[in-house]
Amino acid sequence: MTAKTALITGITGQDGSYLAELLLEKGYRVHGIVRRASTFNTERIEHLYRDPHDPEARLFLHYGDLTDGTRMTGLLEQVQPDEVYHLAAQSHVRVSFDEPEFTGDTTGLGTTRLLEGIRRTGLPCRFYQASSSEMFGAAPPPQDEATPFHPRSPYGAAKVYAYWVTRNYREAYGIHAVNGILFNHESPRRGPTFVTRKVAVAAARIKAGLQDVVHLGNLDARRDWGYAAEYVEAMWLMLQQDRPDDYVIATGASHSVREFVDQCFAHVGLDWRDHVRFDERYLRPTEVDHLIGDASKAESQLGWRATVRAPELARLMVDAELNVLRNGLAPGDQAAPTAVPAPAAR
Ligand code: NAP
Ligand code: F7E
Repeated sequence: MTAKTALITGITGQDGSYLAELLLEKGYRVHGIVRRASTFNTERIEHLYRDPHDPEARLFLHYGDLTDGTRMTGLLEQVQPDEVYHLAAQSHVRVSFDEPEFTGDTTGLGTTRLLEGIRRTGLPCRFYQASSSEMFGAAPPPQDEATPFHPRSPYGAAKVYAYWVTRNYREAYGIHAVNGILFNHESPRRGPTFVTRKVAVAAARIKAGLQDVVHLGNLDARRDWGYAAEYVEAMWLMLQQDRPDDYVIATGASHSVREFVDQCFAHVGLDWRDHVRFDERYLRPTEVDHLIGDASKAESQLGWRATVRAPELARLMVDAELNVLRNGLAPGDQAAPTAVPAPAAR
């Protein structure tokens, strides 16, 4: 059987790096789209990269930006993927209040540009849209596939648009397009301005005597936090189904930001109250108060279930940061933290 070819947008991000690893392990040829930047933005996938002249190379990178529809269509034509995983987005909720138009252009319209490229080229590929629990926003928990959306940010609103355009292209043109509605998922590769990573880094650095305090915003918000390495497996499973559908992916448990902070600091023997200071700059004009995902559909139809919960996640993220401080490891080196076996090994 010929190996499948996947195209990943957002391959340099947290999820893109774990997904690339998973697909390479499964024997795929993986093509990734990378934004041109004046600095290197490929740190999370460096451990996967081989010189393209190497006959064994199966990971290929291409420059491209979601705002450039012609380029997206050109890459679809060139790569001829069997599966497209659309993960690229302006993904920071707080930043989306500062840059609402850019967020709509990338996080919202970026999806349309890719789907329109698939429609115009007539490629028989499958399409994964990275939808988000932020679409539920103010809807009371628990949230599942039937919960009405009530987004609370330009990011959430852009994701609702992208969700519906994905469903529309499925219904209108028969494209095998799915929405994975993923609740928060974290890892040592999480961007450093998201709260879990920010706190894990701070706890490790404070323990090491490199800083004394960390400034945070709303500690009362509750999130359903899972482990990113497990969540990318759900993305793959969704695209292996005969019929395209939409699935919530979550752990089914929620914790407050305060509880997560406490778990991180307690893991290094510190009392968070001695080191956390409030800064209103981290508040959002509208907050999402409480998310708990009901992933029973994914469990019954995909056979997928989260195994890593927030307390274990807090420990493994802090351990990874301590490791970085001790050994100078790069994000890619933390692919399979010793505390948690990689999903493929389970
Ligand atoms: P992330 O770490 O922020 O990665 C985002 C990726 O998108 C990066 O590779 C980034 O490139 C790329 N990107 C941003 N703007 C782009 C543009 N204009 N053109 C091309 N590429 C662009 O996000 P993540 O946590 O991996 O999340 C992956 C996807 O799932 C996102 O769509 C996110 O909104 C969604 N999602 C995430 C979560 C979560 O909890 N992590 C939950 C639900 C949904 P650079 O590396 O150059 O910045
Ligand atoms: O905030 C509170 C903040 O930025 C979590 C993205 O991946 O998940 C992510 O969005 C909570 C919020 O993630 C700070 O107010 C307090 O209530 O880590 P976050 P998010 O907004 O939930 C969803 C599912 C996505 O789809 C998004 O792409 O923590 N919080 N103090 C803080 N948050 C941050 N970032 N920084 C603080 O200092």
